[in-house]
Amino acid sequence: PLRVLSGIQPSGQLTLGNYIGAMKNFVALQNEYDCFFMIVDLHAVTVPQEPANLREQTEAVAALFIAAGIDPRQAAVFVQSHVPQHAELGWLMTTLSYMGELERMTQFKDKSAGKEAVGAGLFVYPSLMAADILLYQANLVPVGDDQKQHLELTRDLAGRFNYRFGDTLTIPEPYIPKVGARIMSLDDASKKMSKSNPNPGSHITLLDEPDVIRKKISRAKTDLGKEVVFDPAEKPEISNLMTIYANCAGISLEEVAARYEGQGYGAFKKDLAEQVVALLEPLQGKYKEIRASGEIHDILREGAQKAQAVAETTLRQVKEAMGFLAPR
Ligand code: AQP
Repeated sequence: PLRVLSGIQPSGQLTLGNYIGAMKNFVALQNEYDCFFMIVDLHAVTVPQEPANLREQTEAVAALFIAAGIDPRQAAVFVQSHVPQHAELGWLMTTLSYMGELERMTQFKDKSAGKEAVGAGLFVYPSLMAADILLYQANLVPVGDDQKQHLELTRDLAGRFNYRFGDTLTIPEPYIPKVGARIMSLDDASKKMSKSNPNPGSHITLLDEPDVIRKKISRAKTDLGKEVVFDPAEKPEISNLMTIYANCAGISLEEVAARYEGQGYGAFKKDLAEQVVALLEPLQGKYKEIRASGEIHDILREGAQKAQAVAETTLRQVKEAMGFLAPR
């Protein structure tokens, strides 16, 4: 089967955006492909992290993967830093990357804009991401819009490597899910919903209590007027809430619009909150069980072993092709 790789940063509590845009697809892919899903802690530290938070969030993200329905017997679930080959191939990919191409990355431009001190890690992030993917000779990488440019760079680096040192690395393709959705902030639909947004009202986390969810949705920004119609240009805020509704309820945007024809924002928002609660409550129940059982550590150990077996082979081939003297 084709191999799929993807990751999520433990840079905060996962949001409904991460679930709809990434995790839900992971669950769908695991039956069909040979999947590797990781918690990318080495990426998270490209911006400052509080050590205790990083540790807790890493474990929380891992437990959420399982609670969301990823079966560790089917997919390898692991922590990036448990597989040291990532850092090593990351360095080798950095040496193949050009300053100019890294400077062009829009995520770097966004995350460094207006900052006085910009960490070098933020700059070479795409080279490490390339290593993450190439280590597993992944064929498909499920990515959101925001990550397409990084995947393009990964393809360039793999091609460059193969040209210079001989065919070694698989050139990955982006996997665009059929119902891909970009979920925007609840306080500003021009920005994507982000776990690191300091305003808690901007995002719903997967672990928010039902009452917190209800409050956040009732306070979510809406547009002028009162009709529930999907029109991202004229009604970006309501369109975003409709997208969330459609994804949680598993229905189309047309059905959402039909359901609320003639009703105002108030009734719509009230039901939306219940849809989100209904989606997250069972997930939260499973999450608590998994955390309490401590089984996550076994899952991560086994996942890392499975990942390392593949990563080691690729790294050996890469180093041999580049001319590193093998220890004897
Ligand atoms: N708002 C979103 N809508 C849909 N998909 C989203 N993803 C993130 N935000 C949305 C998808 O989630 C996956 C994990 O992303 P990540 O943790 O590697 O980092 P990110 O994309 O930068 O996500 P955040 O939440 O915005 O994190 P921070 O705030 O730390 O930067 C990816 O597949 C992404 O497409």
